[in-house]
Amino acid sequence: MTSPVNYTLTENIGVVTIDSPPVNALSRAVRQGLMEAMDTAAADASEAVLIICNGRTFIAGADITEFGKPLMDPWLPEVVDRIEAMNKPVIAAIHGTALGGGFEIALAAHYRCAVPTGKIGLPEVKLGLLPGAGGTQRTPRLAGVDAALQLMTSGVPIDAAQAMEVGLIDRIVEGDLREGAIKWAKDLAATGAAPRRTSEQEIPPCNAAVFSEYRATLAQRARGQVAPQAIVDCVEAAATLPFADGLELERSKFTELMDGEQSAALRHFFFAEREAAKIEGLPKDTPTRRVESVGVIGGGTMGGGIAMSFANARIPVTLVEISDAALERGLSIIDRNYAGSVKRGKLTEEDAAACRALVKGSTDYASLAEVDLVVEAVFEDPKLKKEIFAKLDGVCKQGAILATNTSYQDVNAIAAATQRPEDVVGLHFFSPAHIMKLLEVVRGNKTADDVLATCMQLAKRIRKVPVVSGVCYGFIGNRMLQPYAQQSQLLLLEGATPEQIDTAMEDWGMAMGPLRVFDLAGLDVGYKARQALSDAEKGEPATYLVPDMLVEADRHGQKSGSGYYTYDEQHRPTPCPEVHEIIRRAAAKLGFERREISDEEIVNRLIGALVNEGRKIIEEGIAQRSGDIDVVYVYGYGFPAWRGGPMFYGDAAAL
Ligand code: T1G
Repeated sequence: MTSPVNYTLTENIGVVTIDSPPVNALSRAVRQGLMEAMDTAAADASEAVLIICNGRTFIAGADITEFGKPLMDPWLPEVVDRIEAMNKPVIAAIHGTALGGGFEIALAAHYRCAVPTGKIGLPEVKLGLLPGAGGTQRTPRLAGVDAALQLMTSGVPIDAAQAMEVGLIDRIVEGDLREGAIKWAKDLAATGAAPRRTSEQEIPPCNAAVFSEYRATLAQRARGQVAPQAIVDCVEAAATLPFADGLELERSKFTELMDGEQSAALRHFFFAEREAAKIEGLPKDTPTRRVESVGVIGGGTMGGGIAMSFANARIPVTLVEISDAALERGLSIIDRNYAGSVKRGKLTEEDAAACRALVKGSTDYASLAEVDLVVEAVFEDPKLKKEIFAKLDGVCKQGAILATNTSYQDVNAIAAATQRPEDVVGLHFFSPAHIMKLLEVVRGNKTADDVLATCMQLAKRIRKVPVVSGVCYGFIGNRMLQPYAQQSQLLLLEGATPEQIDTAMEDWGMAMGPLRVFDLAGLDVGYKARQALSDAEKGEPATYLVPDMLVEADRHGQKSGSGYYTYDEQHRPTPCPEVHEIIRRAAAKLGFERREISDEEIVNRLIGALVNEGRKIIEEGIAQRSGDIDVVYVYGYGFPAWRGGPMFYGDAAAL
């Protein structure tokens, strides 16, 4: 088996080239190859050593497929120490994303350069870990405590220019990296540059209060997560202890995290997200259709957000509404959203203007004759949707993909309204559609393979996370939301208050408790839908009596200033005695005996409701795998990734 690490003596520079697709991860073979290359370079006439990678990126980290398996030598810290100990200058040349252990290899080198598009990062915290090969000790010595804490607790990479600014790289190489790096190595050797070991450098002075301040911030921003706090401990050690002692603390904290539940959950989630993008049984090379222009029907909140999702990926959009007035309203929603993105610093003025210019309005379906994809985003009226698809069938060119953004309706019935059901698919975006990353790709019985493959590829292009769902009421996410909502209603009637339920779930890790979610969505939406149903169709009164009574008391949710809570101008919720009274009246009317309910019971019943429905969804083949459901709930419903997703958690907690 040839080593993925190649060594050549080029112009008296020992060039170590790593070639281990797809991302040059630090597999055992790569670690062994690096150790052998250092031995060779130490013994030959090379004046300096260069570490560089072939393929798409510099080393993107430890090989996470090895995690959870017996550790095999050489360990990564040994490789890092071996590189740093070299008696001749070692230079790391970075392109792509030098992440995690990959950047720790670069930190072990004595000098670092990168191409302008290169990025460096320490994303271990996203796997519930911390940089475990000296990163917590070397980074602050080069960049200072503040920059080191930001880099490691956020896990967000920075670009070459930012890295240079804080001292994490020394030079940006324009043009060919290998050529430029070899030239720099020769210059360093010629000027007698010595090995510059980071571990021997003093840490820049810092304000000792920064650690307690950071801990307090993380207690809010990363509530319940252990890795961020461990990172602060290690950086504090770097600032207060000798290097060797700090390294020892890093090693023990890393091992603790690696063996912990949160890292297991986050590593599961890392692979689940990538697995979800693959469709069982669909050949990887399934052809895809060109999508260079899109039509969106309906300029409401969803239609506007969907139009932006495509425009932000530089795909021209035609937004169709039924009248000039409705179109004007739709376009003004988009203008407001772009202004908001610029205000929040998410987009520059220029980028926002360029994207906005790609959205054209029309009240004429004929304007959709040549688009490659249409997304229907009108309100949830099955009859209207079928009429629209019949019209599209007559207007759109052959091969155009016809998608519906419906949250619940039967995609097969919508497809049957056309002569081309194989071109029909569901693309279920989540509100706000230009921000939420989840995209449920709903596969109709007749949806063609190439249409599916095109949608999965397009999702990545518009920076969404796609999950395939079969056709059922509510697909994956909204279907699981039903029993979750029903349990929350039963808990209210049995004795819990809205604030107790929401606080219990938010302390457990949910981004937002169920009652606050329903206030945000609007209680009047469900109320209106129920008015069209018979009592039998409505289901158990216990599942809707309280929201009905709230709406009838003019408490429509956050948008009306009150729902389960009363809201101030900043939408901050306050518990409300009137609501407690309404709940008590509903419980009495339905004959519920009220009692004290523990937070533990609240969590178990609500999460249990999600898990049970998720298991049915898998049994019915609506979801391809349980990890897909985890991806849906983390990206679409604020489930904490550090608990792995409902299905991972349910199995681990034996729910
Ligand atoms: N190990 C093994 N495989 C990896 C990998 C890794 N670190 N990173 C990616 N892959 C695989 C991935 O599963 C997929 O495989 C393919 O590469 C393309 O990935 C001691 C302990 C690098 C930004 O957390 O962020 O170092 O599905 O689809 O969108 O301190 O992958 O094709 O078979 O994501 O272009 C720290 C994780 C590890 C980086 C590329 N490093 N990776 O994104 O492609 S912990 C990370 C990423 C660590 C040390 C600690 C991204 C990417 P397949 P992809 P992409």
